[in-house]
Amino acid sequence: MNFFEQQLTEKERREGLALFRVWAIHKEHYRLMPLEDGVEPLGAVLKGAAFYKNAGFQEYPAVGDIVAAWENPAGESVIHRVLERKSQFVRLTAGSIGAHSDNTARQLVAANFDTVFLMESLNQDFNVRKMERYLVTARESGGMPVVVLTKADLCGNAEEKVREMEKVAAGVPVLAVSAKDGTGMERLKSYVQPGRVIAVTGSSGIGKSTLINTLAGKEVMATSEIRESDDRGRHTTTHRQIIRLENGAMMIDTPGMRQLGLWSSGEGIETSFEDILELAGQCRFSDCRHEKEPGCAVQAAVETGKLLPGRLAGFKKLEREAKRSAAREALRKKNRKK
Ligand SMILES: Nc1nc2c(ncn2[C@@H]2O[C@H](COP(=O)(O)OP(=O)(O)OP(=O)(O)O)[C@@H](O)[C@H]2O)c(=O)[nH]1
Ligand SMILES: [Mg+2]
Ligand SMILES: [Zn+2]
Repeated sequence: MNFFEQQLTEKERREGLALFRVWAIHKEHYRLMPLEDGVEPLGAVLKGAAFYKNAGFQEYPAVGDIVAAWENPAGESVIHRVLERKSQFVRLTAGSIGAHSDNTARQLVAANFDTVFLMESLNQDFNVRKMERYLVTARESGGMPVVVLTKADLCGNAEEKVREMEKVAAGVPVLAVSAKDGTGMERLKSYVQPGRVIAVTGSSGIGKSTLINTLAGKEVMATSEIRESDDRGRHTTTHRQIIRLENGAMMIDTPGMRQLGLWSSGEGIETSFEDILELAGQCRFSDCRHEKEPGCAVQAAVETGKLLPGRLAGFKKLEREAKRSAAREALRKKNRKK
């Protein structure tokens, strides 16, 4: 029995529950694919008594979640329970997203993926600071991050940008690809193996859906031109869903995120900024804030050019955000136990 099968209890089996993968979500309607030999997804809703009101806290399912559900041959099937996840990409959202007060700030972008593509385009909006933020989140996700830089055909110095990104990616593979001229697609395909689940994340208009269409060899997702005026996407993909490729790999397409609010335990910061933390270990004061303290090894590295000031500023910002979100997470866990 695999990780998920062993989570289904005897009682649940007797009640006729089976395992399904959440294939797509449209508001409160779900599409579920049978975990075994699924061909067509079926429509489902949440079991009210298990998810709403005083039923005890259960987080709503995300795309990719494995759920225990009862298949209704005559109508909508019913989701009883979300199984423990293998991986999850979590972000902090500005607005409220659910009925649960302690669920308001936390949003699950995707679950149970093996690999997560962190995508950015190589044209104007290329930004290593933004990628650092995705990397922190991805390193804590439980999946394997791969940085995918799109639209290589529009960029005269893609190799240089790859090098620049590799510096902040610290060991995470960085690929430059183009859906237009095929650059890098062979290497990218090595991550898209049968049975694997790959989540695709990044801002609107960078070519997430286009990449999935290219891998699928046909137009399975709608795509659209970015605005001429500011190079931004138009939020063409509006909900999260899985697309199964011919080889059996599953791609989770997601709508572009305007901002990736950090939801972090701090662990991802440690792995993403080892360079700075190593320097910090050499500061004279153990509580050094790396500002104007005497004997600060971090500031010394900035002065000699060994550490870029932008990277230090990005680190400080993410560290502050991680502290705030860790406090939120502690509160969430506490409320959940009640
Ligand atoms: N030149 C070039 N254009 C690309 C490439 N990939 C995508 N595009 C174009 O970029 C635009 C946006 O692509 P989409 O795939 O819709 O972007 P998305 O990331 O799915 O955007 P959202 O669904 O809004 O999050 C389209 O006009 C694509 O044709 C590429 O490799 N090269
Ligand atoms: Mg899209
Ligand atoms: Zn210091």
